[in-house]
Amino acid sequence: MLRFLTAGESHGRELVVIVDGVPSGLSLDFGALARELRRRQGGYGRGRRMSIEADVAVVIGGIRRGRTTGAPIAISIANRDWVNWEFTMHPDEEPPAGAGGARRAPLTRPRPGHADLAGAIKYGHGDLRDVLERASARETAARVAAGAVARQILAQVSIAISSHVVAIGPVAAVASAVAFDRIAALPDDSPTRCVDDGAAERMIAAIDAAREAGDTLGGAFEVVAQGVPAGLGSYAQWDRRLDGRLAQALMSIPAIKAVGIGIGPETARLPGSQVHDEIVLAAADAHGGTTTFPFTRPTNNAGGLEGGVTNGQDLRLTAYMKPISTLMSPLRSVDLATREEGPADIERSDVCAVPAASVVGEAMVALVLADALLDRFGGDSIADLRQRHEEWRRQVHDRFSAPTGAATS
Ligand code: EPS
Repeated sequence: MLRFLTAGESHGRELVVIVDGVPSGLSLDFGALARELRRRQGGYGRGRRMSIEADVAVVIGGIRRGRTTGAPIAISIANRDWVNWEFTMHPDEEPPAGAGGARRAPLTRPRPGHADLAGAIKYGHGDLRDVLERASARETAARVAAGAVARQILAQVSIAISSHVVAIGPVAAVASAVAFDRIAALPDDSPTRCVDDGAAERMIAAIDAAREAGDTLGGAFEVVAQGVPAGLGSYAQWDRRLDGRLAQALMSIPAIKAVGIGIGPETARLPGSQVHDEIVLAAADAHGGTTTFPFTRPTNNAGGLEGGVTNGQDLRLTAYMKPISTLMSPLRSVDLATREEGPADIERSDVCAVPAASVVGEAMVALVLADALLDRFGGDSIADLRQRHEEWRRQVHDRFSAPTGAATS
């Protein structure tokens, strides 16, 4: 079982993540881990915080001389901004003399859309900072570090994950069913992570207009995984359905309000004949000795999942993000201390974080898929995993590439 937990506050000393269940013998590519953290920091519409931070992962357990040992992997990511928040955020009741940063007054006017009010009621906080510091999307840096480890497990069996932004506010990309290679070719510093240049330009203009108006924008991104073996997840029990698990993982990213699989909500308005992906034989030379199946699907409306089980097609999941809830022209709120109506608090924030969220989406999909992969193939070491996966590929190939009529059992 692959699982992870994070800790840490947005302006605390550091973020921490523990990833448990990583098989031994994985040569961890630290450069790839750093690259994922950098990708998450990008995107047009981020706030000033991203020019302060340069997220660096420090491994503090579970890896020795470049290889995983099978022990839990612990990673920390320092908040460089901590020096400016030490007084406000210090764990000690009395911060040490010389603790840095402004003497900040308690926050008492919850931002509509943020966890502020619900969190203050739930945990009994008077200063909303006790809520927002942990509810902050800054925590997703730790998830991306964990996801980078998961991606490297997946890469051992040739599973790759990428993502692209399909909408920002009212601007939608025209292209649909974009091929994996086109998505994966997006440069890491793409400002919008949109493959459609015309739409990308309009997205940037929309973000500029929102910033100008003191407003914010949401949008949607699609995560695509290639090389996923058929048979991950199960229809046999509700909590083993992989579609549900992936949707939960994406929903857990701050500000995500909906998740679609394949063509998602479109399936509700189309007849079955236009939704379901026909099953046809693949061209003989397309499966040779390497491709698992002799059959394929001309369309992938199901997004690679049928019955909560992967079907061998690319996994395609779209997540829909609401606009960031900190508005520079704030909405109405109520002061929890005085009960006076007035504008919500303002915190430094982003205007739009959809491109960054799409990188977080990749990490969450990687973590769930790596867990499902280990559940299916098991193995305490990467060598075990690879061997079992290879054996399975051979079995499936032998079974389905038999002459007509033989594939009956
Ligand atoms: C951040 C995400 C956003 C940023 C945050 C860094 O978090 P939130 O959900 O709290 O708006 O605003 O930066 C700050 C809190 C700040 O001080 O600017 C991230 O993804 O790293």
